[in-house]
Amino acid sequence: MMWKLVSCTLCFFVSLQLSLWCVWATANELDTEVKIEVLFKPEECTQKSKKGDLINLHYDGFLAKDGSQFYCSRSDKAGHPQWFVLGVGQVIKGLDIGIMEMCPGEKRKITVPPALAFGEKGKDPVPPNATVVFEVEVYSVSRGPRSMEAFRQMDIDKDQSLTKAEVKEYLKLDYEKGGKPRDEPFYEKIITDIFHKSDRDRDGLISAREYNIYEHDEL
Ligand SMILES: [Ca+2]
Ligand SMILES: [Ca+2]
Repeated sequence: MMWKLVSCTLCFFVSLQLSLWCVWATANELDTEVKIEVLFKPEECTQKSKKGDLINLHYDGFLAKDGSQFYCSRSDKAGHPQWFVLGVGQVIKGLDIGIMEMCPGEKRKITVPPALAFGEKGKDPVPPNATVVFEVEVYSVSRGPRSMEAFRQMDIDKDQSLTKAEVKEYLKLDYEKGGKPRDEPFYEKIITDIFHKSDRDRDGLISAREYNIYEHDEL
């Protein structure tokens, strides 16, 4: 716990410099809406985030009542930015809502009421019925490996399942197309995350059924 506090303090000061929001919003605990404040918006926006996109971001979480920090992605997991698919329940509901329509480079402060965060029970170290505030910085927005069209493109040997190599090939092409080729560890990290979240039966392959799980909560 202690190391986390120390590293998060560093992160906290970085956040302070980036955006002067040391004065905490006193959020209405009964509010059921996600409050979004745009702290920084790049002039050029290549792609706005939407449901199903693969998002790469840093986010820090604070308790609204006293501003104490409970999560810091800059220090957790060796400081790697986090990856997740937007809008499909991989993060708390309030973040799925609050991160919609963000541009790469954009920063937001997102205030989430307990009902859309950790609820009546809370989740250690977040106490019960807590309104939480996230400071989010999005690094990249890419089309998630989500549509069945993308699945067919990725499934090079057409055996209705995806190997790590197949997913990697697809991501590589996608990044190269965007003029931003990355190094091997970068792809390894994303692939690990994707398989961790999608390969439910842990056989090292993403079947069409496992992949299509994203479609289930489509409105
Ligand atoms: Ca395949
Ligand atoms: Ca599988």
